[in-house]
Amino acid sequence: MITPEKRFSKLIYKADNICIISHHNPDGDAIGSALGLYHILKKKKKNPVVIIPNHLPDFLQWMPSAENILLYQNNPNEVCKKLAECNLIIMVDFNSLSRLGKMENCFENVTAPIVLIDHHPYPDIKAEVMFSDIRVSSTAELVYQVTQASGLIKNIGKEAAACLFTGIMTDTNSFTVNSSRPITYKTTAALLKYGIDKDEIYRNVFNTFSTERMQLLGYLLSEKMVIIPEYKTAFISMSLAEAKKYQFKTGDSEGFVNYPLSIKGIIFSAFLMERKDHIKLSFRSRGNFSVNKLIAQHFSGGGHKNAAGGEVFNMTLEEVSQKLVSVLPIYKELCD
Ligand SMILES: [Mn+2]
Repeated sequence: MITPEKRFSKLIYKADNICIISHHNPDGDAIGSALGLYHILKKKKKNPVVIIPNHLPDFLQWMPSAENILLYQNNPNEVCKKLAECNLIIMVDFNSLSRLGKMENCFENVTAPIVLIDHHPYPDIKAEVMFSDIRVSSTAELVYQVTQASGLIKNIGKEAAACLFTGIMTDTNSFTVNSSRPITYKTTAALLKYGIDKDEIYRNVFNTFSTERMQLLGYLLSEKMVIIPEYKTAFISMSLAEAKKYQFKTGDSEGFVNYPLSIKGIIFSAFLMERKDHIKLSFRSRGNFSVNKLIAQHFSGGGHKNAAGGEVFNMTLEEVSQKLVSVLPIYKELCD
């Protein structure tokens, strides 16, 4: 029997033009995994290109070769052409084509084989080869392990290591969540051997906020955080007007949802953000409280057990807040 790793290395061997794609509103793991693979394939003398649907957040722009990433929102025709003409497509850090937004339309003309590397539950992408494991901390960790098992490890260099480290660091919130398996540290240790400066990477990602973002966070925590001790819940909502007052930029709300979880006794935290035509939701939890289920059952969205997100259309910020509060009693037993 040929293993998926063998089939993966065969597909790489045969392909020259390789598209690496990741999801809408990419995070550190999406970009870290994609650029990590990009550097590995470059070293293997392939012709890879990283494609994402939209905006690369500021805190990831320092990453090596970030300037070469192709954005669908800026070049929809060029992206569709590249996807139709390439010999191999590698998808990282998402489980459904719907996470690509409008870029999904390009797939009508795709004939190249697809490889999926991801750690979200229930992947629904038709892939020739699939590496899907919800136990790994991050897709970046899985990319390293797949690279190792596929005989590509000698193509990892310092740049790939920095990208993959960033994916692991951001998806584990600096090794505080999803990071209890020894293999995560073995992988991280292996990446550190390439001479990357992990402290500099941390500063590049986490210490780059504007004064206004800090003030917005202070305002939201002091004026907008609602605590519901009965359900061990805390949530914050932010209107468009509030965002505007603090000169909000994409990426500024990164991490906001995590703050309430550092309050003693809180196991469920939500951040609700008003956007032009929808409300964006981010949910986080501790332990058995499955935010993935809550968001899928009552709002539109999905993700992991302890971290999920979604978007709600046709409801106001106030209505979404009220609905959230109204469904909490259903989850009462999880709070005991
Ligand atoms: Mn991820």
